[in-house]
Amino acid sequence: MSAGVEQREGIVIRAGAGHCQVYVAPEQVHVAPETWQCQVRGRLKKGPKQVQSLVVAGDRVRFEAVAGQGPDGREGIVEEVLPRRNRISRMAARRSGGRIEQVLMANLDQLVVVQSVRDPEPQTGFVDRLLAAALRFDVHGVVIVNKVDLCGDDAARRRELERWGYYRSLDVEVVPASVATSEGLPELAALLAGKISLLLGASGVGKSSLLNALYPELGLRVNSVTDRTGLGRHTTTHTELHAVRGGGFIADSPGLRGFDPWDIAPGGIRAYFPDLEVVALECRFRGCLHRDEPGCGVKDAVARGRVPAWRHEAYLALLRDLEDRERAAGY
Ligand SMILES: Nc1nc2c(ncn2[C@@H]2O[C@H](COP(=O)(O)OP(=O)(O)O)[C@@H](O)[C@H]2O)c(=O)[nH]1
Ligand SMILES: [Mg+2]
Ligand SMILES: [Zn+2]
Repeated sequence: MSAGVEQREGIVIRAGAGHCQVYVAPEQVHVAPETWQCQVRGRLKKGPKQVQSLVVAGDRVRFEAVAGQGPDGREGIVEEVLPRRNRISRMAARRSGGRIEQVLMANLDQLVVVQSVRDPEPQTGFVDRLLAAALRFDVHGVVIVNKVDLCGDDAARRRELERWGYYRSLDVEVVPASVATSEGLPELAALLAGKISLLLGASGVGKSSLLNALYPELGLRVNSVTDRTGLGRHTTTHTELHAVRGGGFIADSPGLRGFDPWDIAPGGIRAYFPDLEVVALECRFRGCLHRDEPGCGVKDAVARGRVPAWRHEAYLALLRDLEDRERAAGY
């Protein structure tokens, strides 16, 4: 740092390879916040971190202003990425080879997992593995069950909500919602107020629609059904943070297909399924993976209806995927 150059601090709202957009909160009310376009200082790229996770949405950074070319001249160079309080990370795409961490976002207050009751149909185990990752990274989890207007009759709705309500036993808030009827929107607004949240979920579950309903000024692009099935769809490709009324930040994310949590060994998944851990006290073997082992307390609990079979299946699917990853990485 050269003497006399003023350093500013802000929060990264959008990041690409080697550059980012930084939001600087005003020091006084009635003053508009500023957005700065920043390059990342070359020497920061030499560290052990992969370039794609060097600076991510949610990071707090220090930067220096440089003489800008842009219309408002707000350009800078990031000198320092401040230590992350937490993060949500997964393993990068398999084709990238080896094991590479992909940080989706840093410094969050909560991970909001969005699922729809149908259209698209819930993917077995998807919410479960995201909640396992939230536990792993010390991030509070929330589940939104969207499109409850599509449930059908009251009996179907009750069944549906009872299934999703299971997550409440894991200290996770579950909010049934519908953009079509506005159900659950006040609860969601209250959960998001003043917090830094990341919305994750498959494409088409209604993430952008929910945010638009709460904060119309965001004007997020909503996928039409044809967009989703056709080629050439235009969806967000990066996690992008939006500063919203009430002081919080919300990140809408591109639709997630798969999610293999970063830094959980297959044998360690158990710890992030706390409901299975409780009944695992009955397992005959200490290191039981609740698969084919005799005397397994988890399988027993499933057979007696104490734990839903889908939770066990979600655990097994994650175990399988993480073992495949290890094998592919040559461990
Ligand atoms: N019936 C119904 N449709 C919804 C609801 N929320 C979103 N949609 C529709 O679902 C589609 C995908 O929504 P979008 O917000 O783009 O999903 P995203 O990919 O998760 O951001 C759009 O056609 C929305 O109009 C809802 O609560 N009920
Ligand atoms: Mg969207
Ligand atoms: Zn077991």
